[in-house]
Amino acid sequence: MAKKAAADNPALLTGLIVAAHGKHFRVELSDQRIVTCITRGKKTGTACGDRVEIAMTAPDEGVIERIAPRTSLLYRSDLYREKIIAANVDQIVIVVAAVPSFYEELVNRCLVAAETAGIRALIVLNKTDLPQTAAARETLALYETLGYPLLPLCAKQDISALKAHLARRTSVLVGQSGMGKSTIINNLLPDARVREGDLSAALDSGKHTTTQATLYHLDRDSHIIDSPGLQEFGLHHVQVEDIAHAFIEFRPYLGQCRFHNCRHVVEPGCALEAAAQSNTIDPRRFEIYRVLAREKLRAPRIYSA
Ligand SMILES: Nc1nc2c(ncn2[C@@H]2O[C@H](COP(=O)(O)OP(=O)(O)OP(=O)(O)O)[C@@H](O)[C@H]2O)c(=O)[nH]1
Ligand SMILES: [Mg+2]
Ligand SMILES: [Zn+2]
Repeated sequence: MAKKAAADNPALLTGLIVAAHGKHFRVELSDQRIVTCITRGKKTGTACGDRVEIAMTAPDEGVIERIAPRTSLLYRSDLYREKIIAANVDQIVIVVAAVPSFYEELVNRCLVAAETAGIRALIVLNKTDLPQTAAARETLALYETLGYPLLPLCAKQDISALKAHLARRTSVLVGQSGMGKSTIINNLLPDARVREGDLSAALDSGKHTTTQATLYHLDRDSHIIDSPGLQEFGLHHVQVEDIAHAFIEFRPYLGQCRFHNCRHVVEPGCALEAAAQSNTIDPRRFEIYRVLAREKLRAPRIYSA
């Protein structure tokens, strides 16, 4: 009832969340006006990319009253909390680089999140100007053989190869700190640099690191969200069966194990283990699956969401 009344309330304005930092949001209205918003009470769970209805409380300020149904939701979680990365995106762009070195496990966690959210994943290997790139490329070849597109890029010099992948999509850039996500944004949108000034915090080192998710428009139909660097990507919200399913090359083997409820960790007669031993599935992926599954089995979800 209350929701219906809000939807019909002419005093409410519809908008798009273009920046999210904790409980503070920037909402872009249909006339391009930007309004600073908070959520009501302690309510969280609003993210960059969300379509919302807001009530104005001052000329440039408002309160978010309602979130429209989402087409997708990308999030991570630790034992206690879920952290939304972005809403309504249809592509996750996993940005890695040889320097600083990237964690292959984190790439896999991002892929699991993409698969479980039903979002396309693109892996960008940035900083191809660095000589260490060849080894990183070798590591990532595995993901290419699985069917994930891999785009080598030198964001500093030429961003054009990425543009085709971003057309008519809403993408979110994710990855560890220092991989070049914001550099990609700055070179896609030279004007964004101006906006970045007030969105990024200069650390003691003098480096700029992104502290909030921000959505930018590339054109009418293409949008991109920059997000803060990830140190970890918890998947506590994903059931262990769904983790196995998210490893796409495992799918033909699921249901083939001796035990119908096999978790593929310690059970005898595991079809996945046999496939990994014979290299039919890559043992590296199977090992990473086991890390994720063990973590999940050790620590069952203890929060309610
Ligand atoms: N050599 C080289 N350096 C690059 C390239 N792209 C980005 N960098 C550098 O990598 C560093 C980090 O870039 P950022 O764009 O701030 O990285 P980020 O992923 O946004 O980092 P966070 O905001 O902390 O998550 C900067 O010093 C960039 O100049 C590239 O193609 N080649
Ligand atoms: Mg950044
Ligand atoms: Zn099994």
